[in-house]
Amino acid sequence: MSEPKPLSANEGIKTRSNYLRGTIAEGLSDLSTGSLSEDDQQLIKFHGSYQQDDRDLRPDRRKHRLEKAYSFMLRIRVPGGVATPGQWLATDAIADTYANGTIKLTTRQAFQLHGIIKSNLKRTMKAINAAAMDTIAACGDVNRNVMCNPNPHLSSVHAAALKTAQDISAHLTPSTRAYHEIWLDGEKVETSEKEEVEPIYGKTYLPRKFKITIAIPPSNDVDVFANCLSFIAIVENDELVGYNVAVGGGMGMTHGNEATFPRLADVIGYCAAGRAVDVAEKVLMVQRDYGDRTDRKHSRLKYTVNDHGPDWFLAQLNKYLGYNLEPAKPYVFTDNGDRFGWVEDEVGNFHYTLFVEGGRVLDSASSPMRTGLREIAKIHDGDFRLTANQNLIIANISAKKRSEVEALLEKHGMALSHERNALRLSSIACVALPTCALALAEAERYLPDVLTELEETIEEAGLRHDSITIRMTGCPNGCGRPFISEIGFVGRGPDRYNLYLGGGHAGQRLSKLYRQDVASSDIRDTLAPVLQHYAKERNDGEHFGDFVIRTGYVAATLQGNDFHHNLKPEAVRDAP
Ligand code: SRM
Ligand code: SF4
Repeated sequence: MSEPKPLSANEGIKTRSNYLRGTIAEGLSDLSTGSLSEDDQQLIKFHGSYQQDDRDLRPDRRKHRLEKAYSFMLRIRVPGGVATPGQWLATDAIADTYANGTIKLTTRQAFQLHGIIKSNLKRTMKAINAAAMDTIAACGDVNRNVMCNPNPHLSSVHAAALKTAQDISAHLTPSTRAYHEIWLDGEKVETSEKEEVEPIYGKTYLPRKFKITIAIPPSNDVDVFANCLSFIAIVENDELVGYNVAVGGGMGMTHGNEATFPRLADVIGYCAAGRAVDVAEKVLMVQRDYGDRTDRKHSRLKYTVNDHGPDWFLAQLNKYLGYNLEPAKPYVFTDNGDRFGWVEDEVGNFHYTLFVEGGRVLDSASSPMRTGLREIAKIHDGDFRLTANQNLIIANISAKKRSEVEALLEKHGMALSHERNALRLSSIACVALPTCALALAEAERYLPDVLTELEETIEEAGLRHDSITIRMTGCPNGCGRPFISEIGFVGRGPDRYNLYLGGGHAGQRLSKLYRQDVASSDIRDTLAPVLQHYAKERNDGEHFGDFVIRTGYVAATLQGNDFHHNLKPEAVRDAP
């Protein structure tokens, strides 16, 4: 019999950590370095933070024999993406006081702050807590920020889905007191082996990160098929009666390693709305017990489902639940984008969806967006909704406040944000350089230039109003979900990208590699002819992702196992 494979190093770190404490508290008070110990760098993720360094400054620091310019990223959880004006103002103030003066709206409806130095980390955590927000479990091998379709004009159905998202989020938040002890000076609680500190997770938490989302068809703006677990709302007579349950989606892969691949979630059944929290808990527990803890490149739920099959997973889940999921109900998704501009809801409130390029809220010469949003937050009587496409809905504006909000949008150069061309409005870029340690190429700082280069082609081809999803990430981890967009650029190295085409317009199909190692200087010439061909020869209502498959640019990728295959030259055509 072969020896069992050893557990990955992170399993030991979690086991020894005393429920996520490690030596973080001691490390914070060591001011001889801006860094934490290696084990604590892993543990601090569970507290919502990553140690990073400014990669732009590396050569200079090296030259002067200085330690890297270490700082920390903090991810603030925003369950369902809903934040109050007070929370917006607090985040905005913290960005100035402790971080780099910008707020990043993430692809999972959270806030990220970058550039916080170690000596300010605890103060920042306290300020976040004072605004009734937290960062616990925003990262790490636990359930992350729970996403939910943020369209408030769907009113009662949306409110019910949001409540489910918030309930799941609260239920799956780790119970350890470590977060309160370390960051909020909470009283120290002695733990013993016998104590059930983490009744859901146990001492070693999950094999890997875990992601949940809720969508309300026909909008798939939270990309359900890219998540470990998704709930697809089923509405009957204007009431949310239950959810289809989908498991096993994910994006991350490694260039050159075919054992890693993006995967679409499988819809395995249906549950009544009141059972969603229980289903979420039990799906998480199946993954806790069966996920691969030996190899972190094979430890996501998508591989558990892929290896054993969706039927096996459903059988396990039913066992854990003590009842069976019902058969899935019909549903249709039409797209995974945001709806921009103004909309009025059935109770007479207004909502404005603002395009935030790359999700980065900052003041620039053309648009002092951060100042403008601060001024709006001061007078806003509704809330803010972060979208999974990195945009922002100024939501639930009362009729009497609309003109004031409009004037502030106008004054700060934001009023026409929704009139950019539809390709730009349908774009996502991950953070990448300079903060992301894993970036192989630029993304957030570069995609806007690519879109500018393509503007002329888009205008000339008459595609200004055609929404085509385009996403760029600095590496194949897929934080901007590029493998389910119609056009995806994935960093290979400095100034080089793999170009993927053919993802489903509603996020229902994976994309396929079209060109490898495209130099940034060749991007426009590679893509423009395909866009022009689409403009000329598309069928009525045909989406770009479907067109490139019908006309033979790439083969359709219906599931992760096909992602690296079917790349034969004859399957890949050039533009005419
Ligand atoms: Fe991500 C790691 C940023 C959404 C897949 N992601 C990272 C790190 C923390 C880099 C690191 O490990 O050192 C990045 C921090 C960059 C920085 O400087 O801020 C990072 N991920 C982001 C964000 C901020 C991208 C953005 O521009 O919005 C998103 C934060 C979401 C949030 O609020 O929680 C973000 N990451 C995603 C998504 C999209 C999603 O969840 O819908 C994915 C793909 C879905 C999935 O999980 O499969 C994603 N991130 C990854 C992976 C690959 C995981 C895998 O299974 O292989 C990594 C690397 C890892 O975990 O080893 C990663
Ligand atoms: Fe960093 Fe890669 Fe994620 Fe982009 S996709 S933020 S480069 S880990």
